[in-house]
Amino acid sequence: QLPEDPNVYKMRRFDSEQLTSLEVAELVNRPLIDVSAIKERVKPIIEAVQQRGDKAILELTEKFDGVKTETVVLKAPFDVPELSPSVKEAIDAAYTNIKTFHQAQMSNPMVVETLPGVVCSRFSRAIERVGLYVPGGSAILPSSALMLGVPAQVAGCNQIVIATPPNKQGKIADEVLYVASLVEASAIVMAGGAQAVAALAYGTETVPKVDKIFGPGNQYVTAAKMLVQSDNDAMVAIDMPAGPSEVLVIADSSSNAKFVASDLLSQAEHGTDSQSVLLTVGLSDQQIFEIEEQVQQQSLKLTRRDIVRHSISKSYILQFSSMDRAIEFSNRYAPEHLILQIEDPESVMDSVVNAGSVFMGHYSPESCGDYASGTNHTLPTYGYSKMYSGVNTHSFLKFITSQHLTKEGLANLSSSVITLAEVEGLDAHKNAVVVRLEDCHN
Ligand code: HSO
Ligand code: ZN
Repeated sequence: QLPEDPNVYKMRRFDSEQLTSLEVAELVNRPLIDVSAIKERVKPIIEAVQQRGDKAILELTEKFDGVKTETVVLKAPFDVPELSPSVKEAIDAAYTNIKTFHQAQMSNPMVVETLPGVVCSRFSRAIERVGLYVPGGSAILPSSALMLGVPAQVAGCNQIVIATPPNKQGKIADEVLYVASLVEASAIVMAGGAQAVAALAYGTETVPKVDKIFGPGNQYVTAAKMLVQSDNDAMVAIDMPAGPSEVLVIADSSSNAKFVASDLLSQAEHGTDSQSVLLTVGLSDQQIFEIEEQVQQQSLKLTRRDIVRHSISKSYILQFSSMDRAIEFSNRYAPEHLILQIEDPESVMDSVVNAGSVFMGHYSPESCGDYASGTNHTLPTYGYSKMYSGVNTHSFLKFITSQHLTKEGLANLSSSVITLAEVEGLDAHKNAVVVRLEDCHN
């Protein structure tokens, strides 16, 4: 599929009106991931950490990350080296915006009197111990530490544990250390992959066990999260299933070819399995050609062009003549990121049903949401935006309900409860009401 000429960066192109429904369905489908094979490879890693704790982590870090370290955990306060002023300012600005947006998501306790004397409430409590997986690999990602750490801090989690693989020098990136101190993390686990997930799920001699694990990662990390989530011994929740990152751009004739191409490429540079989809609405061949030209020209200048060449060749342009049809396709695809480079994005928002996060208009590139505008970049991929939300402040909270009935309230509710208890044949349930009513009458 990859063009032979290494300097060719080309997306496939289709006209929706020429495709059969089967062909359209194929475009909606993501590349298949053989989860069970990956789970089999991950299981022994998880078992090793469960059985041999820190020692296993050190061995696995040497094996998979190629670095020998002596300690597994750094404890707060961290030794944060001085960052260059511009980097520090950028992180501080992003931190402030993300914090503002996530603080606004905190909801007030809710108190409702459903019947006179029957008061029902709902209030939130932070999940006490959370583990945040910050991927290493081909790029350092302090932004992921921010996107997970800030809502955890805002929600009020007691113990924030970050896990991230050490670099070749056996160190944690300065920027990640800085973010860890900003969000008041209590520990950093210097490990990546399935071993890091296992450490967070079960705890080791030095790694504190957590109640919920968050964060993106490769297939091994995802498989490990799924495995520990279904293990009663771990008693741990996860944020969401994760797949390769993706963007779907909708462009109409008001769009700018340069802008469109730049967004497709910022997704494509994430990894060879990233997917960029472009839906054009009412664009002429010439206009589409201009976008293709821009993809080609801009790609050549990218440092990660080798990655881009792979992901772009798997990506596609799909032409539509109506906006409604394009939105319908987008909803079926359920993209992680939806970018509306169209004249009037406001007018289609009501029809957007499935998307992780929406970028509206010509001046809202995904990069802004990836780093600093305030919204979270940990979003459901692989079609999971049909039923999952991206990470948000509520992901770090649980809601407790309560009720307080007065004597009068109990009397008002009694006949419903008694009758339903009779229907279910649960006498003790009925009695719990009856003994109280009798007591009131005496
Ligand atoms: N677009 C990525 C997030 C990211 N981008 C991190 C840059 N750094 C997944 O939503
Ligand atoms: Zn990104």
